[in-house]
Amino acid sequence: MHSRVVKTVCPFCGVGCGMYLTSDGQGNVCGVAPEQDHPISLGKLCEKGWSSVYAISPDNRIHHPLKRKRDRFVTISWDQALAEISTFLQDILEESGPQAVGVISSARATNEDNYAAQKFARAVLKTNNVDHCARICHSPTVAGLKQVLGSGAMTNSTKDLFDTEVIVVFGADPTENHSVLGGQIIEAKLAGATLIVVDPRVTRLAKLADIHLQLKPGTNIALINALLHEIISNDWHDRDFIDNRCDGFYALKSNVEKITPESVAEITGVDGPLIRQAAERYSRANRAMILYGMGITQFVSGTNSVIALADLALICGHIGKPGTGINPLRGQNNVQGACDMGCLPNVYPGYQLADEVDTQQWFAAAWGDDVATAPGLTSLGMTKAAQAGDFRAQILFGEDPVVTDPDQNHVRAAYKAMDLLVVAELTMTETAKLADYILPAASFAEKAGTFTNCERRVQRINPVIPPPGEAMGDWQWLQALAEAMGSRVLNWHSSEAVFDEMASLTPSYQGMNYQNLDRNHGLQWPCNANAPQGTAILHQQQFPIGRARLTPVHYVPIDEPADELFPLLLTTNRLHFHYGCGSMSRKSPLLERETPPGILFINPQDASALSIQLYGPVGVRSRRGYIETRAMITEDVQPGLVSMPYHFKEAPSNQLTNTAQDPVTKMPELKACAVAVIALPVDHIPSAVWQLKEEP
Ligand SMILES: Nc1nc2c(c(=O)[nH]1)N[C@H]1C(S)=C(S)[C@@H](COP(=O)(O)OP(=O)(O)OC[C@H]3O[C@@H](n4cnc5c(=O)[nH]c(N)nc54)[C@H](O)[C@@H]3O)O[C@H]1N2
Ligand SMILES: Nc1nc2c(c(=O)[nH]1)N[C@H]1C(S)=C(S)[C@@H](COP(=O)(O)OP(=O)(O)OC[C@H]3O[C@@H](n4cnc5c(=O)[nH]c(N)nc54)[C@H](O)[C@@H]3O)O[C@H]1N2
Ligand code: SF4
Ligand SMILES: [Mo]
Repeated sequence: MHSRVVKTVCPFCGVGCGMYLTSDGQGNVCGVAPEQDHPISLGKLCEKGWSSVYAISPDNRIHHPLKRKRDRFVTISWDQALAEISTFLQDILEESGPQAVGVISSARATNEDNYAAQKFARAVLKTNNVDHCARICHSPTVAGLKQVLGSGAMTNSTKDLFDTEVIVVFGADPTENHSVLGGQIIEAKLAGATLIVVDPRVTRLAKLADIHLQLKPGTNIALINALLHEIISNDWHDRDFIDNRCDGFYALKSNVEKITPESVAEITGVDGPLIRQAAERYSRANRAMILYGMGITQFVSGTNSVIALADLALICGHIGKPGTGINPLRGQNNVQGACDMGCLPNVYPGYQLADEVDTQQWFAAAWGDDVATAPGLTSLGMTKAAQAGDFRAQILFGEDPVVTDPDQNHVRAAYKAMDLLVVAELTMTETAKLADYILPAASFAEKAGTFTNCERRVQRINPVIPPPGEAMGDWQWLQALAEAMGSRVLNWHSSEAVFDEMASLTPSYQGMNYQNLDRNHGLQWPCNANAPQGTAILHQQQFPIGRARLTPVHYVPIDEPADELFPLLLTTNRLHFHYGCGSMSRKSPLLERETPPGILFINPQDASALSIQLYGPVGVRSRRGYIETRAMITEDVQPGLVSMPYHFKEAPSNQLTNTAQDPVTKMPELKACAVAVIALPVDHIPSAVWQLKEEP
């Protein structure tokens, strides 16, 4: 093997920064460098991108298929693993039918892997039980924007940040989580753009903002309705745009008639005059863009909050033009792609509806086999059904729900209740520890394929080293498993062949192939005969549903407010140096030294009332669980609110979180639940949950 340099894309967040990886010629990546002329990252990477070498190092990887033997795992061959899993699956299918099995795919894996996963579910297992982490991330975006605009994706491009007058960051923390874009927002602000931040915490951008609306968690709709009221009552809305392009204005107007900024001051905790200022700055700008994140979606009111934000952009005419738009900051490197590929129970690739007979027939004909017809379960639907004994087998790759799904005790019990759990992973995660079989998966640096970033840009990734041991790309082992089950519907010889099949069946990807993706730094969908160069800005002339549907929505309080027993509200957030379940970022000693494993952010007032000291050990209890960690005392959270990251298996905030769900998308309320916090003796070492609990 020779040392070589390969151009690829960062495997962490949805920004999709361009990078070069260098291999040492002995199966290791030994260098990372930013791509200087990349259209989004412009020659930059954040610390996570720079640390991707550790995340995939062969030292930390699963090299061979593993099978559970009581309380340990033994190495077996691929042939044995595939034969046993396939027999197991066939027995369960025969006894309990296709509703009892399902697939969880990965927003960290490629489009090719995700396309294969939903095809495997629908045409091999004959089930629509296929889902992935978008369920607990931007599923309200997919549903809410689809309803109002007809398409659930970022409307504009990241380069528009340099071409706008006002940037509204609503429930997102981009300097931590989309760091390269966070830096660009700071640059735009320094170059004269107005920055408005809406967040209950004082984020880094909130500190720099012209206006910070520090609302109480879960009160987005009350606040947005007051903004709508203020704009409409001052006649700051864009009448021409509304007349030409939107329906439903009068219903929206009458819905907010009485919702003055003062009338929501109590609910939101934000002073009326500040709401007025924000309404004026946003609506009266020529170009203003909204970026939003989990502070909008992760609530029981998630879908309606997305709808309210879309209403706000529409009545101001801030859509369909450069420097405007409603822009969900999609989180995972390929979560936009996993949704586009149809790894959702209700849609096929390109959001073609799974319950429509036409769609079913079209895919059945293209794939040459019958497909599932019954409605599918969501990810949390599968775990719930498992506990009820109705769901028996799951094939899961590239997710760690035991750490990342809400109510950890419930999730763990559900996975233990399944008869068969197969996990394909890079590394031993908490969920993999519960598996019956673990399959070694190839990482982004070991396979070819594509990722679709937050601005709908489909970019190629390229292998720089071979997979460690016997690891395989996800579409490859899915194909091998289908073959072991006697199905030939997954039948490709290369990633390119998977892509070409997918593009032929996915209208928004139809004009793409590996060659034109390479030539253009990727292409933004829709890319087809009408838009061969792709589309930087959606909805310029019309919406996919013709006219936009302005939709009035009402404020609904959070499911579990603080009370006497659980007097503080817990919200969860992310830290710049760690990612998701931590299974990749925590392999880096450089990232690991930056933060202690687990931390509770608490206001000085609450800390003093509870006799909690800086870095002192604390116990945190909710109605669902108990964890111990250390306290960080900071004015960044207001009195009454505490905050925790969810990256640390030693102090998993998802022990505590609430599973109450958004009725439309089943998004759980990850951003608010009631907790009680106590100070522990200063010499007490916070005990890790995974050490306390018995492991199988
Ligand atoms: N470093 C790092 N980067 C990541 C990730 C990671 O794990 N680590 N994960 C990636 C993924 S999967 C995703 S989805 C993105 C998520 O990126 P973000 O959406 O930025 O995620 P969060 O930090 O969870 O939440 C954003 C903000 O919402 C605020 N918030 C809480 N409640 C409310 C509310 O009621 N209203 C408003 N307006 N705001 C509220 C929080 O205080 C927080 O600052 O990040 C991606 N990037
Ligand atoms: N409390 C709380 N909980 C949350 C959130 C929150 O804000 N608060 N946010 C939620 C959100 S937005 C999200 S997206 C989820 C994320 O939750 P997860 O998707 O569970 O988190 P990740 O850490 O991204 O897990 C991805 C796994 O994929 C593996 N992997 C990476 N690449 C590949 C590949 O190519 N193939 C295979 N087979 N495996 C691969 C990695 O090793 C890693 O273990 O967490 C959610 N949980
Ligand atoms: S901003 Fe996101 S894509 Fe870019 S280097 Fe950081 S983690 Fe990777
Ligand atoms: Mo996410």
